[in-house]
Amino acid sequence: MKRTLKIGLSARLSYPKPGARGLESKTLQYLEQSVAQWIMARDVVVFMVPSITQDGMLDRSAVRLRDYAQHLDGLVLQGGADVNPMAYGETPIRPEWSGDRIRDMYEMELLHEFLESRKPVFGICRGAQLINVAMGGSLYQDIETQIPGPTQHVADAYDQHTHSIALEPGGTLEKLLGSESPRKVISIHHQGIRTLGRELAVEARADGDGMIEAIRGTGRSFLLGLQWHPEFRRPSDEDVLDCLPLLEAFLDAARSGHWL
Ligand SMILES: [Mn+2]
Repeated sequence: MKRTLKIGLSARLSYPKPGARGLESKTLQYLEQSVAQWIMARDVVVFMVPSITQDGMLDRSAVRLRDYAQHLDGLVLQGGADVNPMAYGETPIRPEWSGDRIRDMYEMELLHEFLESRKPVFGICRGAQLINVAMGGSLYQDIETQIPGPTQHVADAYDQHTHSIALEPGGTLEKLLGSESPRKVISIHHQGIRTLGRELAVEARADGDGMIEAIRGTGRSFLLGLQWHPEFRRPSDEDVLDCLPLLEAFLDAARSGHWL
């Protein structure tokens, strides 16, 4: 019988709201349920990995994020806040584009530990951007003002906003998804990959403006980042790309320790 895989999911962070009482006066670490449900479409158990803070009320034990990488079989970096431009050597053009530096540091460490342990990593939206920045790449702080183009990556429709992509001919995604599958994806992001990080290859680009929409690590362990949200696809969305084959490839890599 196949071993049940244990997949770690990075936390989203929400900070105390000024003047709030109760739960909103606290720092929250949480997940958005559709991403957990998407991973659980296969036989895995999902664990959210809380960040380890220095300023918690309890004394820290000796447990580090490295221990999570040892105990878990793979990591999914979920979407959310912007990456702070300081992470790629820029200052925020506008204060509201400062992102979440605390989450950046937490997820960078988590990513580093999983890569060191040669465990597979799957990044979604912000997760793809974080992988790129961790590997030395940069982002557009705001696509709409920095490279206004024909493709909409931001829209009020949020989890129903789609645009088309083109998979790199002969690339890994094309191999896994086939060249005939639908090309619409649910892609909603105001930052985007500008320069590609080290040891990364482009796997997909947006139709229209050519924005990088998927990246893959060229090293030996599984490292994949999608600028879109595979977990927002509903079963009735037949014209939207079904990325379950990518989840299966990720889980296969987690199971076998090998990747392609
Ligand atoms: Mn997009």
